[in-house]
Amino acid sequence: MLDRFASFLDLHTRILLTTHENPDGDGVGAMLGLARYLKTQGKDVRIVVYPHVPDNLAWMDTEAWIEAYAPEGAPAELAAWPDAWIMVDASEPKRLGKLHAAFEATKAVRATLDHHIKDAPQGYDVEFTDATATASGELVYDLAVPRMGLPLPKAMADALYVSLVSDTGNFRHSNTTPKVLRMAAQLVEQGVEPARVYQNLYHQDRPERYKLMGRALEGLRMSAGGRFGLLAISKGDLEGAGAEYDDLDGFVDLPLKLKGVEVAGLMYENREGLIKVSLRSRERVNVNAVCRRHGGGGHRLASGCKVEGTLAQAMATLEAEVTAQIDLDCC
Ligand SMILES: [Mn+2]
Repeated sequence: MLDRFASFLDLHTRILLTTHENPDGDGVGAMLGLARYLKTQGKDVRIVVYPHVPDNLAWMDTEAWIEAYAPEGAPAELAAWPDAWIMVDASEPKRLGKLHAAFEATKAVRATLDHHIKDAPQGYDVEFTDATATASGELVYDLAVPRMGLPLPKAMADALYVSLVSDTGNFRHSNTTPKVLRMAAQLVEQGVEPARVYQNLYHQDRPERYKLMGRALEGLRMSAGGRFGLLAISKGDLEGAGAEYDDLDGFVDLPLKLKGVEVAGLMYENREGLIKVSLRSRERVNVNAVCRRHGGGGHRLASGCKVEGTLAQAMATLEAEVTAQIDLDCC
């Protein structure tokens, strides 16, 4: 697959990299790593995100390559620029958020580099997917190391390390393979400082985040006989705490620490007035099956989707569906 991807990249000169809306550490890390590789190949590269890179990831963009997308006037310019547009760490064009319109309009070849489970390819031209990879950054690593040699530039090593850390939850999740740990070891040998990366990523909280967390935990809902723990956050909760959407990062993992919980969930009213749902499974329950019913996706143990209606309606629906899935997979 990566030989095919390398040949694809060779054929193009102006390459645009984007990732899903509300970029995460894997998406940003993989794009920065891939951009570095492409620049060594003499390519023109742009990275565009929507709405912006979260504060705790901004340090990775050492050369200010990443542009925040302003949908108000830029779609035509952006659509016209590339001859190849690669969605990184995203399997569905609609996950691009406001970048979707430009993606639809472009005459560029539209490709995806990803590790998410997906149905038959839809909405793009070429697919480079490996659902066995732990992170999109792993694919970039496997592409770049044989072709660039070691050592990788420090900023690139940091970016790929962040990819691995982000998608394994700091090497805690079941996708922490021997290969991931070997890659991490090699990146550390090349100068990545795990403690510094950890501090940069996770010791950047704002007090507003804890105010919001307090509200969320106060409202913790247990169902399915204590096997499903759900946090629900309204716009009023966000405003009352003075918090931003970025402050919600990692909330979904909190109920998963409860003894006996098989599935943890987070839901909140998003910017568009839809209910955004994130689900995490301890080990046995396939939460991807639940999210796909609502047009979402992800992995077996970590998935997301958006549903219409009120927060109360969405809670009732999800509690029923997750309970059924737990009964199906666990007992
Ligand atoms: Mn990923």
